[in-house]
Amino acid sequence: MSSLRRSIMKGYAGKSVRVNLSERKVTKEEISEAMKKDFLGGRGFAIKLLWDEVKRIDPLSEKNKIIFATGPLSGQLLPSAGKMVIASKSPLTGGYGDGNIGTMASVHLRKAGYDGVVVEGKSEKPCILMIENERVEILDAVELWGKNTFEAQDVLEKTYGRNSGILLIGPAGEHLVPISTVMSQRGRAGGRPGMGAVMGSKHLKAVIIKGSGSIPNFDDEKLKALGKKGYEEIKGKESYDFWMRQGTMQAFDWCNENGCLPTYNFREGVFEFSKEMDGYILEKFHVDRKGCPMCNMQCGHVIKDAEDQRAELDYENVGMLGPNIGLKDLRQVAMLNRMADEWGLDTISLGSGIGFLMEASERGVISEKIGWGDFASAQRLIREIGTGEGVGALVSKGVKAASEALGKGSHRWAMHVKGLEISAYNCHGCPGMALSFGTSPIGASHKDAWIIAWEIATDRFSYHKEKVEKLIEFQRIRGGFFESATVCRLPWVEVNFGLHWYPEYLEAITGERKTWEDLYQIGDRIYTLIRAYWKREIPQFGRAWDVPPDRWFEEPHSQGKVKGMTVDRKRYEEMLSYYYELRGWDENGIPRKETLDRLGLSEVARDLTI
Ligand code: PTT
Ligand code: SF4
Repeated sequence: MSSLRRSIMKGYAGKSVRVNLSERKVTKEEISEAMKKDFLGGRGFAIKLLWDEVKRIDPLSEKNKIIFATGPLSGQLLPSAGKMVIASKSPLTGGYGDGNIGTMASVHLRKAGYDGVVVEGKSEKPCILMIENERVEILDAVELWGKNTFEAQDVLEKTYGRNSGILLIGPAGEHLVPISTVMSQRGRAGGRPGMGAVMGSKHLKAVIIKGSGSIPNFDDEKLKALGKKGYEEIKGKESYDFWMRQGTMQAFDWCNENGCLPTYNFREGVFEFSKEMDGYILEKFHVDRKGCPMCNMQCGHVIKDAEDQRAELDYENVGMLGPNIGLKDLRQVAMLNRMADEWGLDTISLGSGIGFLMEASERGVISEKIGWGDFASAQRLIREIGTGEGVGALVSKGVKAASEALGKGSHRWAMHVKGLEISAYNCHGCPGMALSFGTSPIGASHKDAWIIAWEIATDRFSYHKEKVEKLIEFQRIRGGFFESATVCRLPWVEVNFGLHWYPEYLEAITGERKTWEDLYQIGDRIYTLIRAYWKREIPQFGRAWDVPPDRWFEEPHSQGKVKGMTVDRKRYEEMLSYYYELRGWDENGIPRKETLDRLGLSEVARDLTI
């Protein structure tokens, strides 16, 4: 009898909630064993669902769906495991979009008995989705519409309790601004490629989650012991103390020294005022430290901004809203950061958009006068971008759309790949990192392969095959495993926490042993399906979409370590071809039929007609 019984993988709630806001209908659905085995969770669940259900639609129409997905590690008492993926068809890029957010909503969702939430349709009026264990309700939120994320968070905490899991959007998402993001806990942001606008298009102001159950793990005692050892190992690491002092801001000086700091819209790689705003200055102004649940590496450094309000700073935010727009006062940068968080705007795309406008002004391509480092104009632009009005409207749809609207050669310095703005690493002298941005599955994000540190420490200026192989290894670990498990990668990246722990965690959670080779295979399946998704949604999609802007190939820096250098276009293309070969994609970057068959994705070939 027992051999006939279906084997159910532990560690998952095994169900998701589906909410149709048009029909005000809630259903609970089983997550199949095949889904868990083949896609693990998080990003894996999200792309499978989008592939199956979200086909060739307008991302801001009610036909789009937004997915909040956890993985087997999410919400567990394990290092930095309070993460969740938010995914959708992106209104910014038109392809697959996601982000990874640290939030109590991840912990509560798992405790409420779900691995994911799918929201579809559109509510007639502004609403919030309330999930409390078995109870799932769509509630009116008219009075919250228009409030910024701090104000709305205050109201929601008062109503539902400080410890609730709250995911919400600001006015930018309400105005369907494609560079808007989802916020949580006054400073966590997730979903760079316009996930905020997708929520806004559904009139969904917030998702509140409260769970009081437990996750059905295979061996709780073992997991607890492993978690304890993990936390201890992290605390004992040599780099732990410095990390706790500066967090991601420790990258600021390093980038400047190596000529990678995005400066004046990625024109330069060093900023003459860098010492006035680096990690040591952050330490001076530091008033608090925040972070995600389950984490003993809390990296949200709070300082008081230029108006004495609290603002949480990360390297990307400072790089893009500081040097990239020529602003040198850290407390003013913090103020722009705080505004971005209130409006629910992605700081990376925002800094890129403002830098683009400043350069357009300098070149006389637009008539408005917006000087580098002009703080007052930057503040005004944020308000305009957040509402899609004035000159800010030009970049509220991203710099790709702005350059298409402006013309006059502005595409050469519109700093994006696939329509997503480049995060804060200037790659004139880093061909491997340029390829990483080129091939990232959501557009130019560093999340999938931050190869730059390895590249600079090894053979920085080379274009050899080993670099491409390393890039794929990073993508498998970061974009494949960490995004689907779903857990923060920073313990591994920043304090060298052992990767060997993760298969052990998975075994204690699910009862099944997986090797890193098995996990790589899952990652490859996810990457190839995302690739197929881009192709299906954008028929003209192909190789040209994997190439960074001309600026990196043609306009060398005038100073710093990589003065005079650019990326060699021919050798970049050779690396890209080798990348496709390793991935089993053709010369145009489209998955080959035999690759789809090998990864168990044979049915995908039919939709791609290959
Ligand atoms: C991430 C991107 C980043 S990456 C930063 S700073 W970074 C920016 N932060 C923003 C912010 O703040 N406010 C705002 N309005 N917009 C912002 N946009 C930018 O968003 C984040 C951390 C960080 S801080 C990083 S590197 C790591 N990213 C992880 C990842 O992607 N996956 C993973 N498994 N673990 C990660 N750990 C780290 O998480 P997106 P968070 Mg983020 C104020 O969401 O869309 O992926 O974009 O989630 O909870 O804020 O943690 O120097
Ligand atoms: Fe969150 Fe930072 Fe901890 Fe990662 S290291 S879980 S981003 S607080």
